[in-house]
Amino acid sequence: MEDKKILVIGYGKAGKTVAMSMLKKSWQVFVYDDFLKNISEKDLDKRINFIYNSSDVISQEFDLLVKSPGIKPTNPLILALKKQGRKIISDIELGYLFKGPEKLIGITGTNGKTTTTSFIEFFLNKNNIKAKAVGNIGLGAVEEMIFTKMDILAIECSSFQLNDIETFRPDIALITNIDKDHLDYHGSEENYIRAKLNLLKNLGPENYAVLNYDDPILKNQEGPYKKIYFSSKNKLTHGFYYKDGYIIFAKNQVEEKLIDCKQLKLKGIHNYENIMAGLGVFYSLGLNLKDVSKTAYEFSGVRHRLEFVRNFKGVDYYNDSKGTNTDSTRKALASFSQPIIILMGGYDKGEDFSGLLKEAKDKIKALLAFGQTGEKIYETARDQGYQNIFLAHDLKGAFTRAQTLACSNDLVLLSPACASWDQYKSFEDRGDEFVNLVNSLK
Ligand code: UMA
Repeated sequence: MEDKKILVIGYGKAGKTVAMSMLKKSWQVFVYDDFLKNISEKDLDKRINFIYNSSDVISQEFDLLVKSPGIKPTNPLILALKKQGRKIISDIELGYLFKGPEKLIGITGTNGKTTTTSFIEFFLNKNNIKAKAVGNIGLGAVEEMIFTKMDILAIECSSFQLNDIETFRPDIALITNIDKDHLDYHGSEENYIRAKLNLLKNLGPENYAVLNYDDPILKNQEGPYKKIYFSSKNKLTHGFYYKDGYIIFAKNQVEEKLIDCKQLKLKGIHNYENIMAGLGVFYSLGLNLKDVSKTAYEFSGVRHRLEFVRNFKGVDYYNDSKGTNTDSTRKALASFSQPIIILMGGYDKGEDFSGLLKEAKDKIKALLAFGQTGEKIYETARDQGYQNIFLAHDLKGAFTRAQTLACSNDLVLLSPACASWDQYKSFEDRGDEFVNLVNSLK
């Protein structure tokens, strides 16, 4: 393989894993990144050929070209390569081309995919099945896909990654829901939906698709695969559904109450949907669902996802920094009944906030808008007749203002409805700052 050449475009988390894995496979590895000059010398592995000029990429031949998920399809280099007729794949497609014997569970959806992926990993490990969560959840997928010692990989797949797959076929595909997101990246809602549905496109009769019955797009998907549905709104005759505080499994006219939701640490209907989505996967794996509740009751969720930080002077503080679109913020708001002081704003993906703000008006006691979308959110709220709205430059400013408004029994919630990239490297950095601000209250 020494003469085989791979080009890795983008040298972040995903790109580094691709580069290291292909070095292990004795390929010649070339890396291009628009910001290579900013990457510190110690991170530049000597075995890699770094290319600093995009014109040097265009003039060379490669056997495979892999794009990091965050690089937009409209990036000038990507457009130039496509114009030359080159095939560009995503990291999960590459991992699939070289994958080992492990089973793959592919998980996507606009919301809930991280919680569901974590729940699947947690449950399988608790039940002595070697499993690991990788992918969009924060751990480049490729190394594990090629060299893993796991029995199962739960791969959280973003629309960015699914946009550039060709043969990637998980044994079980799970889609939690499809709502509008990442319009700036995909260019249109249709393109975004198509990317998400790519997860199903290669499934065969031996594969399962676990789908949300309440989502009109997902309910109507047809293919050669076996389907298992979950629903929080409809009683199903075959599948998992939520009713009156319980998760119920129905099959062959027999119904079984599997989980008493009051005993779950995760709160909110959207979280019960995430649990049901996980159950759909365990069913597809042929696992016995009898004792499933025991493990589900132990699962306490994911950092930055409706994470309870602290109660200070009677005020609850929650960090939902991973709420990066209006739908996840809508779900966060629906999880609480206390008066909410919400901190919203961040990178502008072109989303429209009017629907969310209209629905949430009764729940929101005060709104603190910040970041690149701050003004847009502020003006949308003002047009909707909100009284308590404030504009801050950044999270710290919004948080300081929130302190002057919060009274006992209120809830201060960071659920930005926006990505973090205007002021932070990641939603984790943003969430960490919020947690530090909360913990420094004296
Ligand atoms: N870069 C360029 N040109 C550009 C943009 C970026 O050269 O136009 C370079 C940057 O200089 C940087 C690298 O590309 O060196 C970054 O690549 P990336 O943006 O793909 O980020 P990674 O660090 O590789 O992280 C990616 C995912 N990031 C995105 O999809 C934006 C991470 O998902 C994922 O956890 C990681 O791979 C491991 O698989 C994060 C995310 O925000 C959590 N995902 C979006 C979401 O959940 O909404 C989809």
